[in-house]
Amino acid sequence: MISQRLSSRLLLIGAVLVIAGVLAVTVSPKAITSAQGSDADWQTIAEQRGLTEADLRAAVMTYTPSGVMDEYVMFASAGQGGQVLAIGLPSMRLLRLIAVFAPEPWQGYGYGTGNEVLEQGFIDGQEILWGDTHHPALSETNGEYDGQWLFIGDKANGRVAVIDLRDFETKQIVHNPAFLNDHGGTFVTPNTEYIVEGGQYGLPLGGDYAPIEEYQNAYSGMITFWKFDREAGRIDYSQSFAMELPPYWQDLCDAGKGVSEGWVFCNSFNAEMATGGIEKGNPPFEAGVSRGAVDYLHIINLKAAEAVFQAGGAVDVRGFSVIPLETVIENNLLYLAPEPRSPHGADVTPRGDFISVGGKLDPHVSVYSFHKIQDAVAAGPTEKDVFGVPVLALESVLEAQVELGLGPLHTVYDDQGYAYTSLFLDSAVARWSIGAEGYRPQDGWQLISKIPVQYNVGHLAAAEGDTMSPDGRFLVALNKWSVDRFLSTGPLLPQNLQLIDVTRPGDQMQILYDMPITGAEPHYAQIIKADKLKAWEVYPEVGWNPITQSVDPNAVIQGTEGVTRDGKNVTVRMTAVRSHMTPEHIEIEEGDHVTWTITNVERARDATHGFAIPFYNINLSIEPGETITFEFEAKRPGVFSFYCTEFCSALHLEMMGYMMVQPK
Ligand code: CUK
Ligand code: CUA
Repeated sequence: MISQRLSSRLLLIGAVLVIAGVLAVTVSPKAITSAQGSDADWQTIAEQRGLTEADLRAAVMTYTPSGVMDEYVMFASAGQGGQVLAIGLPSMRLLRLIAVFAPEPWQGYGYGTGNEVLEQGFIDGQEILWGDTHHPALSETNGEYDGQWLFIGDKANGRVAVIDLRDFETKQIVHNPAFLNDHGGTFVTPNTEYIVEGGQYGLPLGGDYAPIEEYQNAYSGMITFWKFDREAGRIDYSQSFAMELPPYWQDLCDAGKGVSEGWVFCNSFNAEMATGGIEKGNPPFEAGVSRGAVDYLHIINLKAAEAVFQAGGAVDVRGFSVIPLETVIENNLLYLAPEPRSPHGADVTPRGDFISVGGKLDPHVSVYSFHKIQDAVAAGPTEKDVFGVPVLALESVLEAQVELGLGPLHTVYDDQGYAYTSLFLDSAVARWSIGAEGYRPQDGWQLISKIPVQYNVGHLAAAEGDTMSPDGRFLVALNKWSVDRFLSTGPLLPQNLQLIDVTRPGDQMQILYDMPITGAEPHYAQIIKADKLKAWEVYPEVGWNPITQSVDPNAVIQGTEGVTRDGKNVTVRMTAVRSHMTPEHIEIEEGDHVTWTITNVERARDATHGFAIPFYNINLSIEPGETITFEFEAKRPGVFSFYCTEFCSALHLEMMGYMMVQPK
């Protein structure tokens, strides 16, 4: 009962800190004057610009001369923009935007290419043309990033996308029809057998209707295990399954590795099963959800769940295989362990032996030992939650609690035995030592140092950070607010990604670079060694279809271009090469159904042609070797000048033609 009072006080303190934090960061902008005098040497310029020694160190740590490649590529989510960003490190140069859940004109995605991929993501026939991307996951082999695939979830609609890193394009979108949101995804198992997609807000199964008053009995939580078929480069829907969970709000998940391979861990934050409704006199969500003293770490035996699924233990929910909660409990697929109230993040250490959970409203990070979890499971848990799920006693599974500061969220790891936790309310990153064998037993479990970041940091990303052998060296703080860091762009400001040098031990972390992200909020990112990526320079053969990753039987060969008619169906077969499209005159009639294929027959690197038809909403990017087919109804008569949208050559402006639609 003491904890009840303490809880409300902590909440109050939390609220005050949130407000204070916001006020404290309003500092007047400072500008650096540019260097005077064209013949000044670098020391003089540095002096004139007022750069300190630390500034110069940061500059030489990050400056990457023209033509020199970055060492790492960071794949960052772009939040509610529904995209992924590829960013080079340490230069923090933006390399590529990857369209995933939302149409994107530069890539032609949704404007003639990629339409079928976007359509896979429609739910019950409803067009959904955006997504809220949170956690990208690189494919792994033996617990190391292998540079082949990237996965990302859409929190809003509960979908997962597959991106092929040979061409950095989205190939597939899947949706578990048993649930309508997600959050704890995507994360992969150490050999990418499964892509894990944890749910978030409790819902009736199948997204059906049930009164909120029946929350405890009629609502569920969910975790989906998408089976990845590497050969096909696709998620295998029929071999994928989900597990029904109690309607606690499962939050962040991570896959076990090393000693914990075959297990999955998710923190959660509504063990209270609060249902909100402040307008009906109920506690509002943010109070109701934080009322109790503890939430639950979910410890899931994926190997055993897979066996239950394969033995027919799942039921069909809207065409998807779901293991019901009773079966989950009967087969001991799920254990719970108490977590300090309203935690955030569940991050498995490189060897898979510990799981760090951030306190959010508690200044500690709590570290759970997988060995202790195994012992507690073997000993047989004595407690159960209201659904009958076994609860492991906190003392029996907790290895350490390290006090870090205010608002600990997410933790990443380096190669020196340090862990780094983002402190949302402190706007800082805490470095702490993992006091266990194989990490830093000499230091014990303790806070080493903190570095301020600007501002309100969410996730951190570490170089090769989610592998079994992180690189250390660089850390990126993905901050929610930038406030005074950049020139003002009006009331909507960019987020700020800050590159942090973690090469030096102890308290010598340094901010090296601020990168404004325009687009949307990058929740999480993964950083891979650039030499692991083996992206194609051009498509392997002329006539390539990037969806099937093979030569399209419909590809247009030079010399065979033309327009043919079969009743109202018109087929256009076209090639594109610097600096013309063949044919140049397309004569059709109002009411025709047009199927149009274009092959870019170029073999030169970067010789991409665009293709746009006014009015008809067609806008393509046809990369060297690529074949694209699109269709439309010629409903408006007139003359339409189609043209190449990429300035591909000196005669690019001439790379055009006329589509003439005769009225009926
Ligand atoms: S969440 Cu955004 S800061 Cu979706 Cu991983 Cu924690
Ligand atoms: Cu092709 Cu411009």
